[in-house]
Parts: sequence; structure tokens; C-alpha cells
Amino acid sequence: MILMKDIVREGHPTLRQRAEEVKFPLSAEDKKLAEELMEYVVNSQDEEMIEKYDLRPGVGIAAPQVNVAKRIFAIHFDEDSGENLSIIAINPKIVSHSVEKAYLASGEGCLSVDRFIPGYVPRYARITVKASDLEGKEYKMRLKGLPAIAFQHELDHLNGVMFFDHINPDNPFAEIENAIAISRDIEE
Ligand code: NB4
Ligand code: NI
Repeated sequence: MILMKDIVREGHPTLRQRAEEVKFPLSAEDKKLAEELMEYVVNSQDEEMIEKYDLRPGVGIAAPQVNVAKRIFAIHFDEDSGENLSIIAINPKIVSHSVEKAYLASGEGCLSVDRFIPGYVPRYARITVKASDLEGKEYKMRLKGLPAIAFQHELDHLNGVMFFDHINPDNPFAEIENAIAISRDIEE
């Protein structure tokens, strides 16, 4: 299972690389990696597992964060989070997006960043995405709200982009044109 020691941190070169497309059928290694990414996210939302393995809670994690430059990530919102989304995304793409932007009112954090970086992270409010599942079957979905924010945060990791790259350096809380604020209580 993935532990915090396996997660590379800010400054590690893999976090600034463009990750490679994954070939199908998936190798046993890639299948195991994808499943372990999902396992981490699910474990990181389980009080006992958090306690036992000192995990940092998360709703998503991308392969480059465990030092594998491959285009795979997992996102998991458990049922009582009100968002029912649990996906493994392989070779994900944003097909189209709204003009309207959105941002988390509380800002964003990252398992690969061991410091709080204040500021709004502007993202698209609504996106249509496509990706492949473990069997190589392509799926398409429309996302909005926190799931859309999470998908864009993870996709950024596959392109070597960190959330703080999007924060306005001069005024981190500058009003973002044509954007909606998403407020969620994020207990991290
Ligand atoms: C990815 C998120 C940062 C902004 C929003 C949130 C948490 C992360 C990073 C968008 C995606 C990880 C991956 C949370 C969290 C709310 C839901 C359910 C019960 C606890 C969980 C806490 F932990 N971000 N952490 N950061 N990243 N919500 N929640 N709660 O997930 O670096 O690249 O369990
Ligand atoms: Ni992250």
C-alpha cells in the first residue's frame, strides 16, 4: 500500500515532468499502480487507516506523486461527501470546458506540498472529460463543483503543474472574473 514516505514532495523533478501516455492492455505493473492509487485515497478517508498509517487525507492522487511519470490518477469522494465520484482515470483529457471559472474558497492543498499556500486557484467551473478505465474502455463524463476542481488538480500533476502555479503572486485573493467560489469544509 502507498504510505506518506512513498509520496514525493515539492522540488522533486518528477512533479515537473510531463507524464507518459499509458499503453493498453495495461501491464500488471500499471494495473497494480492504478489500484494502489485508489486504495490510498480510500484509506486516507478512513479514520482507522489514517491513525494506523499516519496518512494525510485526500480526495485524489496522481502517479507522478509516487514518482511514476505515467498519465494515471485516482479520485474518490465517499458517498457521505455528497459527491458520488470514484474514478481511476488513465490518459485523461478535458474535451471541453465552461467559460465560467470556479475556485475553492479555502484554497487548495496538495499531498506533495508540506506547507499551506494561501490563495485562490482559478479553474474551469464545468468540464467534459474523457479517460480510459483499467480495462482500456474509454468513458466520458461531465463534472462540476469539487469533482471538477479535483480532476483539474490531478490532470495538472500529469503535466508537471502545481496548484500554486495558478495563484496570483501579487494578490493571492484577488477577485477572479466570472468565477464561482466553492466552499467546502476540508478537514485535512
Ligand atoms: C487534491 C485536492 C486539492 C483540491 C478538497 C479536499 C483534501 C487533496 C489534494 C482539489 C483536489 C491531494 C492530489 C481533502 C478533502 C474532503 C472530503 C471526506 C472524508 C476526508 C476528506 C477530506 F482531504 N482536499 N486534501 N487534499 N492531491 N477535500 N477532504 N473528506 O485531496 O495533492 O494531487 O475524508
Ligand atoms: Ni496534488
